[in-house]
Amino acid sequence: MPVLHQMHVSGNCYKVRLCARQAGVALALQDYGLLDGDTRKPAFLAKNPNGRVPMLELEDGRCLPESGAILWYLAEGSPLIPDDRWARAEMLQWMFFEQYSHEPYVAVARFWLKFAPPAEMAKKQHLVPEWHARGYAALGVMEQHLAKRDWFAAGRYTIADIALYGYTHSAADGGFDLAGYPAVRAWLARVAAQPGHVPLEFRW
Ligand SMILES: N[C@@H](CCC(=O)N[C@@H](CS)C(=O)NCC(=O)O)C(=O)O
Repeated sequence: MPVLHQMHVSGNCYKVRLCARQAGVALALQDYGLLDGDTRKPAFLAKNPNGRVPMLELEDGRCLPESGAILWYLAEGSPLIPDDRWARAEMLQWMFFEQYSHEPYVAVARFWLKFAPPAEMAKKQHLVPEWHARGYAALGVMEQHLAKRDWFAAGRYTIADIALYGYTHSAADGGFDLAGYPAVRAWLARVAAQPGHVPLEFRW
C-alpha cells in the first residue's frame, strides 16, 4: 500500500487524504509533528530534498512530493480529472492559482496564528496584514468565479476543488472571515456534500 508522509493538521496533507478517499485509494499514513523538524532531517531529506510533506511513497520506493502532483497521480483515470483538454488545463490553472496566490497567504496565516509557538508568532506579527490582504484578494478571485459557476473547472467537481478546499474551509483558523464571500461559502457546502467527502480529521 502507498504511504502518505504527512502532518495530520496540514491542509496540504488533508487534500491528499480527501482525494485518495474519493478516488478509492487506501493509503497508509506516516505522521510527522508540525513543529518537530523531522522532515528536515537526513532520513526524510533523502526521500524529498525539499523537506516538506505531503509526500507519497509508492511500494517500489518512488517518492512524490507536492500536493498538486499527488492529487493528479491519485485521481488519474477517475471522474475527478476531466478528459477534455481545455477542462484539464482550466483545472490546472486553478491548482497553480492555489499554490501561488492562495496557499502562501491563507495557509501560512493559519499555521502562524493557530499552530506556531506564541514567541515565534510574535516575530511574524508584522506580516499578518499582508497575509490577510493577499489572502482576501485570492478569495475575491474565487468569489467572482463562483458567482457564476458551481465548480472551478469542467462544470463539475474536480481535483481543483479539492486543492482549493483544503485551506479555504479552514481559513477562519488564519483569521479570515468568509461572511463577505457568499459564493465561496455556498461552494464549500457543495464540496462537503460530495459523495465520499471526509473531514480533515479523517484517517483510514
Ligand atoms: N507546495 C507544497 C507545500 C508543502 C508544505 O508547505 N508543507 C508543510 C506542511 S503544510 C511542511 O512540510 N512544513 C514543514 C517544513 O517546512 O519543515 C505542497 O502543496 O505540497
